[in-house]
Amino acid sequence: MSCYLMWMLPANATSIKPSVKEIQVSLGSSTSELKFFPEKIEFIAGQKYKLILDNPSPEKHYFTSKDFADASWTQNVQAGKVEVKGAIHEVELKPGGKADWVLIPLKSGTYELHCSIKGHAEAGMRGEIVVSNS
Ligand SMILES: [Cu+2]
Repeated sequence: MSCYLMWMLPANATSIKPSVKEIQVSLGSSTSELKFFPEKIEFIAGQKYKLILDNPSPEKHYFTSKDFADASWTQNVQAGKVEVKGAIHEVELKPGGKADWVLIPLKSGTYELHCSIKGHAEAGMRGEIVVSNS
């Protein structure tokens, strides 16, 4: 019975997206620019992603996008030997730090992204996350 059902699924069924797409975002730069690279991050709802965050700058930064986090399912965040599960609203990255955030955006929309360190968003450390349906 189960084999029969599998045969019935079209090869291009849009609900089946087993592969994990990787997106790399840098928080700041080695020359201390207060920006996200890239500033606009695009996702497709229902697709699983590994959001690879790194901080090449000499100071601490945050990847903060509460509304995007609320509209997504987080599998985990991995940083070094630490794995964090459950609701994630922001990720702190120390100088030279890296973190992998595995998630599935669930709701389409445009979400603001910023660094929550005092003065950084005002100086330009803002971005936009766009989740579309296809
Ligand atoms: Cu910052």
